[in-house]
Amino acid sequence: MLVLSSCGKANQGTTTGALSGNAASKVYVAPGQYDEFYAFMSGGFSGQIGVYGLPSGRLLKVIPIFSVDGEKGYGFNEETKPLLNTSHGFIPWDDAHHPALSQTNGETDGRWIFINGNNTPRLARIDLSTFETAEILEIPNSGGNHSSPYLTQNTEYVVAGTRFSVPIPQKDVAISSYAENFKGALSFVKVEPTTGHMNIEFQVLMPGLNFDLASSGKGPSHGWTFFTSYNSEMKNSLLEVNASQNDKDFVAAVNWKKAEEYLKAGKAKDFPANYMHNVYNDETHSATSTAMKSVKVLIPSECPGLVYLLPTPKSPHGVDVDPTGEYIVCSGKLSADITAHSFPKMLKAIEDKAFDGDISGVPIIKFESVLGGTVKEPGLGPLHTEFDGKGNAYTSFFISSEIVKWKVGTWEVIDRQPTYYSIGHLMVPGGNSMKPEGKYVVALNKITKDRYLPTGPELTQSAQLYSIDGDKMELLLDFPTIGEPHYAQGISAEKIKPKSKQFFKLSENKHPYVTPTEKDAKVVREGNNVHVYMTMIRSHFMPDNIEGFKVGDKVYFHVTNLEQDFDVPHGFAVMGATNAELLIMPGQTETLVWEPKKEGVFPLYCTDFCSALHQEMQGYARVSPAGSATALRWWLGDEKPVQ
Ligand code: RUQ
Ligand code: CUA
Repeated sequence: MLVLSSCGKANQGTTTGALSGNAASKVYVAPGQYDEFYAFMSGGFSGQIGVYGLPSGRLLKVIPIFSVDGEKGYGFNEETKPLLNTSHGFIPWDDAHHPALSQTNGETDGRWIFINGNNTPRLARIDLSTFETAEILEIPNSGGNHSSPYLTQNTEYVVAGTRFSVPIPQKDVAISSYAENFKGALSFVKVEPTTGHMNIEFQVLMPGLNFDLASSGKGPSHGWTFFTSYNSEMKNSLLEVNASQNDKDFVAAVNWKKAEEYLKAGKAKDFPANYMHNVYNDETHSATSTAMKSVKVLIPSECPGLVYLLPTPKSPHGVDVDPTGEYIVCSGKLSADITAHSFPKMLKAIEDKAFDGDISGVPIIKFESVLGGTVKEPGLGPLHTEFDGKGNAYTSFFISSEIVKWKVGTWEVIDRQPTYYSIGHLMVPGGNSMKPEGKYVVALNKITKDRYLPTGPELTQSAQLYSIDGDKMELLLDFPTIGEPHYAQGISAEKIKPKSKQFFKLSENKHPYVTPTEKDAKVVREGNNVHVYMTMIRSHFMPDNIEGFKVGDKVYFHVTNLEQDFDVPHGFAVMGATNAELLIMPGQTETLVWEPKKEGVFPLYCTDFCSALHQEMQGYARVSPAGSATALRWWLGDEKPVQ
């Protein structure tokens, strides 16, 4: 008590608060014990997801998605490079905001997690048996894939709404022609139920708003997806002023079941579009890229009943449907109140045609006809809301830097707790599903300041864990995260742990360059390309000595890890390679390309400490001058060199 309360000046008050409830014991996970929850935190501008255990806050893995990762060779080895292909070329970076766990019957099922790439619009799917990126789909006709993925209750669709409206199709026009030329596409990406493969089923071509966030209906509202938008002023400069003029902006409510009817009826138009679809295959251990050429587009003015606009005060950010599916909670950043729309009232208003005009043929529903309730003056700068499954909602407030707990239906504020500092998103495990596991809420904060030891100008990102078991929230833990965490997802460990893959079966390895046994190891020259079929097992490579490479060659090391046991990856690195190591899981094959620039004899070695003789897991590659007569030879041990 004495030691802890004496640390830090600025946070003294809060530290005492955390201590008072014996917080430490509530987050203590004893050595060798497991956490109760997995938490998947977006890595923001790192393009990754950080996987943490809760309640301990321990970092378990960083999953590279829209990034390269030298630790794992992701984006550096030949097998994963295609995942990062786009119509703009190879893009090994993006800004990843909102992870979304797959759901079945409105409940998280632990199969996949999806996340958006914001900058060069993309959607990724991560397989939760391997915790690796399995698929990346580029989204055409989009300019900033922010309102995404926000999937439907059986993962029928992941959605991708554009943040920036852009000319569709893209063309060279004056920016001042915004009002006439710029449009906002809302994409519905179908997910194949067994493989998870994604495919753009249709896009809805909306007027030039900025679509910010989304939430799909559940239970009674299943079949609808709600997108917040700002900039109903449709301005294109100094938005901080110009897009804050109107008292209300809009939530776009899209009836995707209706859209399916229009698709069937042939109402969609084929728009030319260039985008990449990249899929990783666990049998070939390789990704492939396919160039896609068109999308189906629905035009709201030609499809009555497809989409409605719900007036929403004022510059709304997050939109979150409560677990009953009845309320659509909107956080107007500049509004004094939290506005909840009522789904049943919305249906009634549509039936009664309680409209207030339209924008480009999209009817605007009268505000009073759709309003379900307001939380009066709960705080400043509301951003996002999560639910606990006990009828309570938790809203993050950026400006007043707090989480406010309130009751859905009575709209009364029950509790508030400060966050350190300026919370963005917040997350309750399952808190966006029909079955929240409402034990904790995690605050994902934007500003760190004095919460950790300083590390130069750049500080770690800051998350905080609160218990929401009781009536009052209780701060339990601060823990650092990577990148800038936006949204996060949490799930009971038991929904993932039993399905976690331990190794890949060698007998099922269909990599075109697999070397299934040491006897199959070989080196093959095809002109300037040299293919090395290499194996690795504790604690040697086969072959470990190779001669006959020449300056100007392109050498492909196709390395197969022959181990068939849990937790025995091997690494592979060669001196002077301009990419990264390979980190190869048991039963897997990966390829490192090496273009030796100078003659000499260069070491290669295993980078992952794999056995007592890990350090001996090494070899040499001899490089001769271009055009020299050095023969291609390779061997292991005292064996006669193979030729
Ligand atoms: S958005 S706060 Cu992508 Cu709220 Cu991050
Ligand atoms: Cu293999 Cu170290």
